[in-house]
Amino acid sequence: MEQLVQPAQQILIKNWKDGFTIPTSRLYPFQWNWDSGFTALGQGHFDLDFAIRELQSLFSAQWENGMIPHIVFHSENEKTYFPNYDFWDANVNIGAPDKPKTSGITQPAVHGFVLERLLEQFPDSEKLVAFAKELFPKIVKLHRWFYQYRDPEREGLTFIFHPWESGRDNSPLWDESMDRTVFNKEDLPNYQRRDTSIAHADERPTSYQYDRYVYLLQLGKKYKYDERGIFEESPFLIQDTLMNAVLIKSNDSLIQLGKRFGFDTAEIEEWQQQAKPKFAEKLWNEELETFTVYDLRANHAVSHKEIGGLSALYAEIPTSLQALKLNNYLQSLHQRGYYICPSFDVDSPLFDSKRYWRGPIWPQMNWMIHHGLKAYGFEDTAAIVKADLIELVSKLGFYEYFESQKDVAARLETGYGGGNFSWTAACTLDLVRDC
Ligand code: 9WN
Repeated sequence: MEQLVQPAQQILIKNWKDGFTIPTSRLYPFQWNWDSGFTALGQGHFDLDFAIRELQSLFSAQWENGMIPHIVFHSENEKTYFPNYDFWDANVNIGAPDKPKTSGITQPAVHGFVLERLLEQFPDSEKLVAFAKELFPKIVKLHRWFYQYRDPEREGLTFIFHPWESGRDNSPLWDESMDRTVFNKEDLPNYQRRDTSIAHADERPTSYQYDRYVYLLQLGKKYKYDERGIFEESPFLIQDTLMNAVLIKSNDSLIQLGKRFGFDTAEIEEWQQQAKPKFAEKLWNEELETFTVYDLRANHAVSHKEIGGLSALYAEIPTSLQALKLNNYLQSLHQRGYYICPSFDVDSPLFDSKRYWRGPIWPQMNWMIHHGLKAYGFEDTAAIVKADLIELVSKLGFYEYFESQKDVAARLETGYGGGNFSWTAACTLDLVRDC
């Protein structure tokens, strides 16, 4: 394992663009929201200053309403990514910063738990403590935005209106909503994808899906990225497991940090008292024995087993019986010759072990689930989740995501998607160092 430390650090140093880190060159040449959080965890192990600056530059893009955008376009000259800042045109919203340019949607709110973990690792760093006190209110402002703007019915569960917000872009979870997203092709602006000229097309979302990503982006823009109109009109309106579990986990972290710093945490505790039981009650799917996302537009649960349901472990949402069922599910996949945790139900006809969020293994998900399993005392499964990622990285390199079928992976020489990937390096580094 130790032999992975050096190359992981080198990747993070190479992807560092003097103030922020790109996920990988060419394919993703800007700063991504939740990528940055995981990246900071890795940076902390060799240069805490990098980690602090990483989070500082992400939060320099915070909107006036509190939102942290999913992409921060620190460089306006980089042309290898679509949609670029000009296509998003986020400044139609008066609260979006003029500089740096940003996208108009968000991603999972990992920052609270990232900050707590950094402080656990470096409790004596005065610089980190000072920074944490400065970042704390900004993270609270982000969470307040989620609960004010993304939970109009005040249920305690926030919605997303674009698959990119979930971080799991082309998961089969969204297929029904994508099919519901109908429009005249002539109404869609001309655009040119860049991703498929860099990564293999069969590892990426289809053009059917991209058309709908662009349609939903246009819908956001039409409403100046203001939630009210979007909530009324969007055909894609989901209460997502991963989005809400991550927010709940970060709420917990903020409460712990707030207590340590002597800050008032009453508002956060109020969110948490509503959010945690609501998640447990509304999103648990007894038939599938996992948590499932809820489609607010169709008013029903989306009945698929997938990785977001497992992320509830990290937020310590499941009862011990529910956690046992999730653990048994992972153990059975392990027995059947899969690396764990595949991003989608391997028994579904929609499973595709190669295509992005429809089946492969994603490093940052393994990181969260490893820690979730440990919190419930499932040490054996936690160790497998860690060992599987280490094995994949060792054999196939620091890729964006990986083949989940062991027999297929045995015949491969590389992982999938972008190479020299920041969150893969960072999560590996953190797992290796966390002995
Ligand atoms: C769109 C950067 C991001 C991740 C997402 C992942 C992928 C982008 C894309 O890459 O999404 O945001 O263009 O495919 O799905 O989780 O944050 O690594």
